[in-house]
Amino acid sequence: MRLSGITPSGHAQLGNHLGAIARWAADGAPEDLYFVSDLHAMTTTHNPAGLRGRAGELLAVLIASGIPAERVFVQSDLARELGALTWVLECTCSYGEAARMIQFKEKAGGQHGVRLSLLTYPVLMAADILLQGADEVPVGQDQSQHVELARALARRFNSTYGEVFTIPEPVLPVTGARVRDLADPTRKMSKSTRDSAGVVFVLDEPTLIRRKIRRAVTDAQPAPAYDPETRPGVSNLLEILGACTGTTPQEVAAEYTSYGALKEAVAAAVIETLRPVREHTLALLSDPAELDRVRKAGAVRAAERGEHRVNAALRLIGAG
Ligand code: AQP
Repeated sequence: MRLSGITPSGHAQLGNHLGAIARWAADGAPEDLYFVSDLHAMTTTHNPAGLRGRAGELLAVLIASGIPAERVFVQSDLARELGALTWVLECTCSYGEAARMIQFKEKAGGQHGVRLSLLTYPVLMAADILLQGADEVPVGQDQSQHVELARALARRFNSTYGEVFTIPEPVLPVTGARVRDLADPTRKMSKSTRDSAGVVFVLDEPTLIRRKIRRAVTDAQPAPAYDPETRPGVSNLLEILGACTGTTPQEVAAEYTSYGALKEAVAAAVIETLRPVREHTLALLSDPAELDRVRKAGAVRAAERGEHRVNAALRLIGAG
């Protein structure tokens, strides 16, 4: 069973959809689990009400994208189980192991008032994985060190106190297109980018999507061509169009001789791709009582899946 998380550090954007969520919905195995990792969005300055709203919205986006509701949950709904297990795992982890995490060094560098949670969140991530008994964790390069930590802690706990945890394997994520920022195609499109001019959000109105794509940075060459190294802007548009229409960027490039026509086609394809997700998400959000019911059911199932592990871990480590 694979476990994948998505952090509500901003609103879901086109890259999340094409690169991850749509692939999860289409190619995920029926037993795979997905969660909105809202606790992970608290390791730096955050706005509580904004975070709560984005977490609910992201849950709705995942379900609206076609992931079965029974495979999805919100991380903070398991705060008690995860809090207890994180403590057990922190008591299994050395300070040096946590401080060695490259992401901590990168993110904490030069910051004042660094939250302790920025240091310990890889242990919470280990708890996410070990609580559910996931045997496969899809991770990119930036998170692979954290999965190694989860493996080390699971092995150490099992050999010191008793067999409780499945040892998770890092696996290549199921990925779609890599989408770049429309205004600055040298960087990837991200939910938390401050300037949203180059970010298409899943819930953006069609007119706004068209405007953002019309203003996308391209280059001064006479016609579109696919060359991600030297022409990142236009290549990004070709990749987006290819991903939305099920073709390759090279095939798409052959069809367009003007940037204007290419941008209109990209805008139309993105609007059509996101339309059903947007409509279904808005429908789910318009019925908060029903969404809450679905959310609670997902949380109960996820808690039940992990309850025996957290209870066994507490007992074996000497608690209670
Ligand atoms: N631009 C992208 N193109 C393709 N895939 C993308 N993903 C993110 N951006 C792109 C994929 O979305 C999934 C969930 O992402 P995450 O929440 O774990 O964090 P992230 O990768 O850091 O996503 P963001 O949107 O860039 O968030 P912030 O702004 O917080 O850094 C992952 O599978 C990711 O690959």
